[in-house]
Amino acid sequence: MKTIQKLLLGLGAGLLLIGCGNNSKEGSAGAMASSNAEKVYLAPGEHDEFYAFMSGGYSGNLTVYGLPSGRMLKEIPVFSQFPTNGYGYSEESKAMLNTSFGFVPWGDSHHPDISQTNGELDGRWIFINENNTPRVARISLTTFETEEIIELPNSAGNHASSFVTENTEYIVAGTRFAVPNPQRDMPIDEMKGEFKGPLSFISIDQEHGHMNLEFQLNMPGFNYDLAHPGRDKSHGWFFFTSYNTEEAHTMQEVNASQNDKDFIAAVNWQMIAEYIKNGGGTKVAGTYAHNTYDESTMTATTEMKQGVISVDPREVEGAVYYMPVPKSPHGLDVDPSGRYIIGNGKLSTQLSVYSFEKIQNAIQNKDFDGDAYGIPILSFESVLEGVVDSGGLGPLHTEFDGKGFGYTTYFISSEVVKWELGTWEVIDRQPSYYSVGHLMIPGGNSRNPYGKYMVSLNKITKDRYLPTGPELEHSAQLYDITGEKMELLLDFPTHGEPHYAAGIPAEKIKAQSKKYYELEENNHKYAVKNEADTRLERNGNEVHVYATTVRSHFAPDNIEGIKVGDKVYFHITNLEQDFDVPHGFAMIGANTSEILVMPGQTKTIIWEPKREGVWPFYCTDFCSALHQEMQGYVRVSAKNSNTKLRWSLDDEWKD
Ligand code: RUQ
Ligand code: CUA
Repeated sequence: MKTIQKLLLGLGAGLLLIGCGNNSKEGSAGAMASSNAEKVYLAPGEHDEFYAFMSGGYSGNLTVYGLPSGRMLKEIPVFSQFPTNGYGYSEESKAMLNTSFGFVPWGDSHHPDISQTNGELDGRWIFINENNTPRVARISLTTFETEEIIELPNSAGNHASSFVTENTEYIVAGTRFAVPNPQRDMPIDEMKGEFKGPLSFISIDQEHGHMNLEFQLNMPGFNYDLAHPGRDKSHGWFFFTSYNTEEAHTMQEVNASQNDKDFIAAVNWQMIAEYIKNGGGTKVAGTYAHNTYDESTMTATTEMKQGVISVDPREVEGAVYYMPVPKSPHGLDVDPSGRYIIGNGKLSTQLSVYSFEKIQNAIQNKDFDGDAYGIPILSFESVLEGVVDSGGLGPLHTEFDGKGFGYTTYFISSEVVKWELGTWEVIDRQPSYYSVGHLMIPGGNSRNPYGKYMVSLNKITKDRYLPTGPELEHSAQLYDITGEKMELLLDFPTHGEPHYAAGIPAEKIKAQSKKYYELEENNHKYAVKNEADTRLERNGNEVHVYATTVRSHFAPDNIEGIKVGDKVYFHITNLEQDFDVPHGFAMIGANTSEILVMPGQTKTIIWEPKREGVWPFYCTDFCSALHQEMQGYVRVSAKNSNTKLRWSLDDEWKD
């Protein structure tokens, strides 16, 4: 093909993609660019103003960035094995990935949400949901480690999750794919009326954050997509979008778009919680794993639980309603005052704004438009407060700046639109590169947003960075939103597919961030707290190595008497008591990852030697000038040999 033809084709594709036709180079030159550069520039050694926790999507993890710099600070393993530190590989952490389907080493994480007190971010924990094998995780914002994962039985595709109520009383989970409940073998084309859409309510213990699956609301079999809690005046309610109210089971791209309107479910969870407290609901079958990591023993355990309280929404009169929403809604957001609920129809150009007050009046006046499976449908006209008509295409998600404005992403026209609460007037629109999904303003879904920056989380990257073959990281963009117009400041790549993010002022968690684990508080079963206690114990073909690390050696560093066919457990305790001095441990031929052991911590990996010989192990983290010397040997003898089990450090052999 002639070069000119190629060029034209490329240009055409580019314009199509950008939609609103803006040139991606605009704003990258001249005086404006240099003042923008100042706004994101952090001198070496300076800290960012905000933490941003970006969902890792199909990486299964959660990644921590700094704003405004876009510096990547950490990847926190949640639903996926992570060889970087041994999460999901070490003996202690494997249980975190147990489910009722067995060990699942991967997840699809979606929506992180930070715990709140009185509707404000409190920096205690961050929660995130897993879509594929429905689960919700809680991560400590002191250690930045995953502490708990709870599975959701009777669900499939947990998407409307993990949003927290304003005092972190509950987080919710929903089923994106309607399924038989209880699961059973039945013809797919008989789904209509037979499949269900259970919504899960997980209560949170305020002291430790422990999650408890309190009840499931057994809703009709629509696809529940996203959710947000009411706040302030609407506290006590939860709102969920649903699509495929057609209950189509095939070619959903066509068949699930037949109805002009789908539904938002409005759920008075306080009423249902009260009902449960008084003995309401029915215990139904449901097996689910509840995994907890104990910081003191540094070990995760799985409790396989049976049965869950199920509530038929028709049983609790006045607790559950549907509100019609045009054109296959996706995102659903509640403004900081709790007065307005915004529903975004993916196939619409308009946003539907509902008033909480009008919802209450409609309920009072029984302003219903029939019902769906016995759930009253509030009449659209009676609950609609206004419409945001920006002309943008494919609205997905809205966040708020706390100054009276909403910001909505439009996937198809690839832009973010700023509009005013109350007048519903469009104030500004800026292109995103390209095809923005979610967006995030720190605290943007709380009573108190920090409306300085907005991050758009874009689905398509294309030409924004140096090409890296067919697979590219996703692309985030940072905007200054302090003025009337949004100003694009920075592009930075993000790992996996960040479906959502949660931002918080650094001041709220920086000081509490743990520096190391106290050796004294280490209650790990195989911990050794000084070199004198390091040892080996043989129990049949299992050998336990109680080892320590300190700059720059292992104790013991020579081991003999291991035999082919043994199962060797290396329990490594890092004796350091200082910030940022991990030691790693890797053993040749181990069928697992390394482990990275933080100061004061103990971790275990298994090695099953396959061949006779003298085999090295070493520290994987460059911990000191003599890091390369931080190594040891294991002598492996034949299965039937009588080589004595002994170990040494500095040639002092013990047995
Ligand atoms: S949500 S954009 Cu809209 Cu899970 Cu991904
Ligand atoms: Cu310890 Cu390198």
